[in-house]
Amino acid sequence: MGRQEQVAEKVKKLVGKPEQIRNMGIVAHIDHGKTTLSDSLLANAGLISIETAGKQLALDFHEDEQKRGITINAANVSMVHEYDGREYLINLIDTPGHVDFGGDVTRAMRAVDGVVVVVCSVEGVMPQTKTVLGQALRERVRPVVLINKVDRLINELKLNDEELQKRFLKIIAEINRIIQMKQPDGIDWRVDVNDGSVAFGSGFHKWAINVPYMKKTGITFKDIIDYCRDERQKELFEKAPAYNIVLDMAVRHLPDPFMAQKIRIPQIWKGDLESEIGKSMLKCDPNGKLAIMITNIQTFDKREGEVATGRIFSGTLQEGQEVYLIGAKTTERVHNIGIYMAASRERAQSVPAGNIVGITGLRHAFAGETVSTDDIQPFEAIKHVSEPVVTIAVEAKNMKDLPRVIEVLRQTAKEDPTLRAEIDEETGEHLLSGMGELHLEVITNRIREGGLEIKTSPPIVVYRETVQSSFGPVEGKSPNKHNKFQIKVEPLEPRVYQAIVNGDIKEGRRKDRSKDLRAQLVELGMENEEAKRLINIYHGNIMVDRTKGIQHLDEVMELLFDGFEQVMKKGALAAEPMTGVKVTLEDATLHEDAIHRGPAQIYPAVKNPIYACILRSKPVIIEPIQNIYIDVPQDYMGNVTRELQRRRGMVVDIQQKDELMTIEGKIPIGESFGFSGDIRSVTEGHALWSTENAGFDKLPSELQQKVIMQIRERKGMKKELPNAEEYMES
Ligand SMILES: Nc1nc2c(ncn2[C@@H]2O[C@H](COP(=O)(O)OP(=O)(O)OP(=O)(O)O)[C@@H](O)[C@H]2O)c(=O)[nH]1
Ligand SMILES: [Mg+2]
Repeated sequence: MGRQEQVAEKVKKLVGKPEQIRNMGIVAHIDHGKTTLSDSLLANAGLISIETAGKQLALDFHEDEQKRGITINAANVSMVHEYDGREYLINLIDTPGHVDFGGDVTRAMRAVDGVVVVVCSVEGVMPQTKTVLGQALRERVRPVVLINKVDRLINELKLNDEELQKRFLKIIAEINRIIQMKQPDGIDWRVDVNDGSVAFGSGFHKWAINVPYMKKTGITFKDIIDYCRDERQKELFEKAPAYNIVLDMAVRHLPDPFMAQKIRIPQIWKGDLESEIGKSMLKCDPNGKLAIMITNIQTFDKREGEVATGRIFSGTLQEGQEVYLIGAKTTERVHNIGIYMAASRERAQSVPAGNIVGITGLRHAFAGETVSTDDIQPFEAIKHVSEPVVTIAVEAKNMKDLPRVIEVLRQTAKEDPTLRAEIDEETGEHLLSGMGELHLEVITNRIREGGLEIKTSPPIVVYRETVQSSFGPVEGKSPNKHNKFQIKVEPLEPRVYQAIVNGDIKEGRRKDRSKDLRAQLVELGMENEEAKRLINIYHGNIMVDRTKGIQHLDEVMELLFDGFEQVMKKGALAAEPMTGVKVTLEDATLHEDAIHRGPAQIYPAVKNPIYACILRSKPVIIEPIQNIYIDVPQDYMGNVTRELQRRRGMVVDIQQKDELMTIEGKIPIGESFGFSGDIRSVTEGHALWSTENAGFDKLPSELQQKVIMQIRERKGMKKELPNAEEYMES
């Protein structure tokens, strides 16, 4: 029996014992050492050898991950760890740190119940640390902390024991501030050095330690410094191996699925908790009705097809079982159930609630799908933190490959929901939009490596349109003149907009007009009457219905929504998506006879006045912005700031951090293409940098016209901007 099979056999003995299971993710800012640390944990389970651990980066098993030295896809592995004489099943997910692949983190957080937040002690708490910790807490996933790369603090920065401790405390305080702000009500998940929910160590040198362990063994900070300085870290590893400290911490401080689901289910599933399925999920009941959430879709091997990662919240999944996919509304048969072993899986006949598994056979499954045996209430949608902001056109090199290109793009977007594949209706081009330049580069390279020859255009940024003032009401009439709408447009309150973007307020057409959302909107500063009448939230825009008692209005409501959404998808200036807009229906008159108020009548009567109002409300193009953080030796400072300025960037702050300068800046994403190569060359490879998407800013006035015209030309639109009157005449 191979190593993997042995581990899988042990795992299978534990899948039915929820109190001995920990579903955990490893999350961090880019490069803080997640995958390096994961190696140690794999070595502990016997999956790789301890000699190569730390350098092998076994969970970066894709060729491009090894080549680029970054994690691109979340990787799952199941293993067994012994703690206090008892065996525990650890279902682990190593996640990527680069923002372009942040979607993988978001989805992994639905599958796990706890996370180890890795923080590089040299860089400290970084923007992506805060983002991923916030995501975990939103899913009610409990954190513990590993302060990593401590060897560098000692050997490179030469800190003494007091300085070390000070640095640790600062990191812990910052983490606890975020936890306190975002943890579930009535629960205290702050970490504490004294109870061992914080550890410090070196993933690379494979040691780690925490305060209780120091007390038990008598190892002091001074000793740790000596071990590092004298290059005796191997001894330290033998005394305090990272795998033991980190996995013990997970077992002791992270909840088992039984405890976790009690807290998590009310957050991620909005059905009746008193119903049979509700109770069964709260209890993590293996004998209950099946409830699985699909959190990821990946293809490891073409012959095998897609593998869906699923978290089983209730019931027991059986090989060969017929299941119902709620979103896809179809019944499919589970082919294989696999215990994850990174790139491969070991087959299991059946796996009960509380586990994370790989499932084959579900061809219609997508990330976010709910799987059961009946039509149960689905899980809450997984809300990704950012929208795609960069687009490329993809073409087949050979015309005959066109159908394959379409198929590959469809499949890629299915596996990665942060990608969007579309056909431009005007030009017929195949467009692929993603989170950033790197994201699209990685995806298109993978398509090429799959043997398909494609041509791609340089990346272009996806702008948004918004309004800066209000206008209206303007009357819109249907072509038959029998239906009329009075519509007004204005900027959406920034706090409401932000809440939508953050996912605190859910998007969608609202039939129920629920009370809790109303209270939330009022708290954000919206007037009560308006909050009550909010009927649609779409891509950061809202629609409000202020009419009262209009006959037949309910019957055309869906058409009104369609019309509103169509305009929000294509703004008036350059047909880019609109955002931050409030559209209010003030009054309406409708024909009595349904035959005279079909889509052909209603759409223009809704869309024209919205367009007219937008054009009179100081419409502008806004562009996506990134925050950028660059660590660089002082000598290269000037080069870096010049590079930023050349790209319309801005320096926000400069700080000295140890021997490095940390530059914090802002840069429009449209100007960031090729930055990675240029910054490397102007600093001779000495810059460490990371970015964070930071919403949208107004494109400078002097560029508005130029950009609008460029986009219109690209999209084959006529050169002249429309004027409001064209939309007002009837
Ligand atoms: N000195 C030192 N270097 C480390 C340590 N842990 C990781 N590194 C190095 O840091 C770099 C990044 O390590 P990874 O494990 O790939 O980091 P990651 O967090 O998985 O990176 P992404 O997944 O791309 O976000 C590698 O060069 C590692 O060798 C450590 O404890 N000490
Ligand atoms: Mg990694």
